[in-house]
Amino acid sequence: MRILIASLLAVLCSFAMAHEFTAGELYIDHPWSRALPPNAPAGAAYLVIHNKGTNADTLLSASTPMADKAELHTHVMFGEVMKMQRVDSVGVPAGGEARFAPGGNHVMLFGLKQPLVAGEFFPLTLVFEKAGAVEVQVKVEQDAPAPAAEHLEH
Ligand SMILES: [Cu+2]
Repeated sequence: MRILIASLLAVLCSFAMAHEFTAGELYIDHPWSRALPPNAPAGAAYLVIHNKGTNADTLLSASTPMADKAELHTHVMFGEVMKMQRVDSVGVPAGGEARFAPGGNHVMLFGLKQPLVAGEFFPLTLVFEKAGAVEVQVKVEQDAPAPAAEHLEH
């Protein structure tokens, strides 16, 4: 039932200005992805998860019909080189936030099934340990920084 309600909210919100989604005490702000050339093999989604509750939650996984596979990634330093690394989960502290942004955490999308075209939306389901599953709509944006080179090398 929780999944159904979250999905309905997502549909309603995708037509609203705010572009924010809720799952219990979690508020998911402005999910977005960069527009990419049609042959790009992989992309990434970014968003900010605010936790307005008094209990920490954890993002466990993500999935989307837009890609063969979605993984939670972060960037870490290997010596002097910044590299992406898969993580099993991302914590969302009570009263805090988990930020997914270029150069840091991101939801990696492998095997894109459709081009990421600016102005379009695609669904992304986030699964939290406590809040359960919530589907958000990711907005594809053109006016973002150029894609990081490492994203094109997958
Ligand atoms: Cu990545």
